[in-house]
Amino acid sequence: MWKSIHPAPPDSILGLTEEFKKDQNPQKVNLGVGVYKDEAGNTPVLHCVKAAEKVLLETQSSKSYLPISGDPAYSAAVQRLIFGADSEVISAGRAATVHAPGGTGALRVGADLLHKFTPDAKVWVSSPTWANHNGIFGAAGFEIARYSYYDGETKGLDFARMMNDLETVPAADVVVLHACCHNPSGVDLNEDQWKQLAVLASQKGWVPFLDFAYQGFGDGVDEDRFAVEQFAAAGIDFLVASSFSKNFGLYNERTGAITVVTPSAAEASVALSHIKTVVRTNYSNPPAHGGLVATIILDTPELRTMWLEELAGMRNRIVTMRKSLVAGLAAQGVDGDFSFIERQRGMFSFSGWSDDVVSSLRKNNNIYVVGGGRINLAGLTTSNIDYVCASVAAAMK
Ligand code: PLP
Ligand code: TYF
Repeated sequence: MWKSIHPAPPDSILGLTEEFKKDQNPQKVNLGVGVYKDEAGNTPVLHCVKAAEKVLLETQSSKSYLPISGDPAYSAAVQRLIFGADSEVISAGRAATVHAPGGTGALRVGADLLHKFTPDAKVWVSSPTWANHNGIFGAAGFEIARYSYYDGETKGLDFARMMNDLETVPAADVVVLHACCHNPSGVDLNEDQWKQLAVLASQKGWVPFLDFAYQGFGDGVDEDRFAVEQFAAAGIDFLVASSFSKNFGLYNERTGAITVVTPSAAEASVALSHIKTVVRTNYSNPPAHGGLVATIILDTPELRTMWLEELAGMRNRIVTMRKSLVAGLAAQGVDGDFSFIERQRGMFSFSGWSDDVVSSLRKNNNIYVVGGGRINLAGLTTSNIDYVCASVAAAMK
C-alpha cells in the first residue's frame, strides 16, 4: 500500500539533529534542538536524578501498571510546582492533573479533551510558535489560527497587536500561550502584560492553554509561574501542559503532565473523568520511571535543594553564554546591535540571521541553526564561542 504514498517531511528540528550526528567534523556545533548542554557539550543526567534513581532501585517493588492518571503523589507534586504549594487552586481542589508522556503528550491529551467538547473551536497560536503546536492541535482535529506576537523590528514583543488580535477571539476558542521562555523567540510578556492578558481572557471567555516546558529556565521555578498564577487568580477555565524534559533533564523518560483548572472542584472531577477516557483510548496509562523520579526529588527536601541548584546552574550558564555571544559578535566587528539576545530568556533566541547566513554557517562552518534563525544558546560553550562568533562574522560579510 505504500508504493503510491509520498514520504512525510522530517521534523525540521529533530531532522537537523540527525544531520548533525552524521557530521564528522570535530568542530561542529549544534545550536538547533532545544536540549541543554553543559560546558563540555554533554547533556548530563542531573545528580538529583541519579540520587532519586538510587532510591527507586532500592525501594521499587513492582512494575505493575500505574493508574490511568498516573501516581497521585506525582499529580500532587506537579500541582505544588506549577501553582505554588499554598495556592488556592490546590486547597479548593479545582484542578485535575494527569501524568502524561512528556509535554508533547500533555498537549495532545489536552487537545483531544478539548476537541471532544468544542470541535468547532479554533486554536490560536503565537506567530511564531514551536512548530509542533500546529502538528499537535491539527492532529487533534482543530483549525489553527495565529495571533501577533514577535516584532522583528524591535526583536521584542508586539503586545499591542497581540492584545488587539486576542480581543477578537471568540469565547470557547483556545489560546496557546508559552508560560515562560517562549520557543522560538525567547521573548516573554512582563508581569503587567500577563495581568492584562488574564483580564482579557476572563472578559472574552476564551480558554488559555499554557505550555509550560521551561519552568525554572527564566528567572527561577517560583518566579516563572507568574503567568499561571494570574489565570488561577482569574478563576476561569484553563489548561497547563507541563514538561520535565528540560528542567529535570528527563528528556527520554517522557515525563510531563496535563492540568485542567476549573472554577470549582465538582467541575475538576468531571474534567478528570474525561481526561482518563482520552488516556485510556490512547496509551492506557503513563510510563512510570520519570514521574517516580521527579516525585522523589520534589518530595525530598535535600534532593529538591540539589535540583534547584542544578537547575540554577543550567539557567545561569545559558545567561553567561548570551552575554558571551553578544560580546563576541561585537569583538568580531559584526554589524548591528545584538543586545536583544541578552534581553531574551530561556534556551532560545531569534538571532535575526538570514537564511543565507544560516545556510552558510551550516555549509562552511558545520554550525547547525534551525531555519528562521532560532539558536539554542545552550549549544554554546567557552570552547566553541570564539569559533561561532568568527563564523557568523564571516557569514555576514
Ligand atoms: N512545548 C515547547 C514549547 C517545547 O519547546 C517543547 C520541547 O520539547 C515541548 C512542548 C515538548 O516537551 P517534551 O519534550 O517534554 O515533549
Ligand atoms: O524546540 C525544540 O528544539 C525542543 C525539542 O518535534 C523538540 O522543543 C523539537 C522538535 C520536536 C520535539 C522536541
